[in-house]
Amino acid sequence: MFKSGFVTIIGRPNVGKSTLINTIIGEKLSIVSCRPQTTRNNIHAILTKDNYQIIFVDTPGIHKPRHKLGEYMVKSAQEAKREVDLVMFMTTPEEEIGKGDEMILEGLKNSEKPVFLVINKIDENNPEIVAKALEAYSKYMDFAEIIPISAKRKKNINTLQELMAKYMPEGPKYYPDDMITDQQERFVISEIIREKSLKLLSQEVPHGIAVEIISMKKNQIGTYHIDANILCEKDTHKGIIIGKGGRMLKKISTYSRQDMEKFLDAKVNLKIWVKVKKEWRDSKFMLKELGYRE
Ligand SMILES: Nc1nc2c(ncn2[C@@H]2O[C@H](COP(=O)(O)OP(=O)(O)OP(=O)(O)O)[C@@H](O)[C@H]2O)c(=O)[nH]1
Ligand SMILES: [Mg+2]
Repeated sequence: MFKSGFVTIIGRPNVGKSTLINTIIGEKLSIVSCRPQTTRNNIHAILTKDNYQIIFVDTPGIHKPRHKLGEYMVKSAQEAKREVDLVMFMTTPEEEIGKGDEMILEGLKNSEKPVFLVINKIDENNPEIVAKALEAYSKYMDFAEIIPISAKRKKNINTLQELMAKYMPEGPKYYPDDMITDQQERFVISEIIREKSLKLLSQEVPHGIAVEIISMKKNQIGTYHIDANILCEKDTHKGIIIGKGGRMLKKISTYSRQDMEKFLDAKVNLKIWVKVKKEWRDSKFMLKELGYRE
């Protein structure tokens, strides 16, 4: 019997949802950074084994939105819950349940779908705190399964995978064996630039960044020519992104190109410009333009 289904990961920002997806798939599909609110869209990743296929939906961290982009992000995450066969609620070891988690759990309490409790980052927390967290959270509601893991250090990932497979219904192979995402190439390319920006830039700049792919063409010998804009919210931010003598932009560009070449398996010629679009995160029009649409 072949099993298949959809699984989503829901949780606060920065708990490691995207890291887990990448660990399971074995490739960097969903961008990861040490900053909260990294993921902005629901990202699909496909895992195919001999006897099952799971389609994962990585979601933006649930938080109190402060602009329209935030509202879009939280809505995306909330919607994912409804369309799946299994929900993984991810958190980190805390002795007490915080306000953010309480709000998310409230929305999961009466879920018709099974909900797993996944406690991540056990590698950087002592076992006592992990045990306390397991106790506190499992008291809060009835979870179908409870699994402490480390997405980064790959601890308990196989166990988690086997448990997920157990809960999948009988179903077809939705996607071919070698397909790991249904994300458009352009989207992945723009996310690579956003990830490098998040990594390299400091302070408040990265949160106000969006990436727009202006053109993407492949020439006869297979080289990609990619033109992109980095949008930011202030002139001062533009200066920081470009850096002294253009050094920061060069760095972002070089690291992005390296990842793109790996992803596209081809040579890439990349040009990036920086543009200021004031308050784009609150502009319905701009959000739509940038693909943050319902
Ligand atoms: N020590 C440790 N760090 C981890 C682990 N998993 C993820 N991280 C780190 O936690 C940070 C956030 O990881 P992400 O995967 O981007 O978190 P996320 O939940 O997707 O965050 P948002 O997209 O902002 O909601 C990164 O710096 C990761 O390297 C883990 O198992 N152990
Ligand atoms: Mg994420």
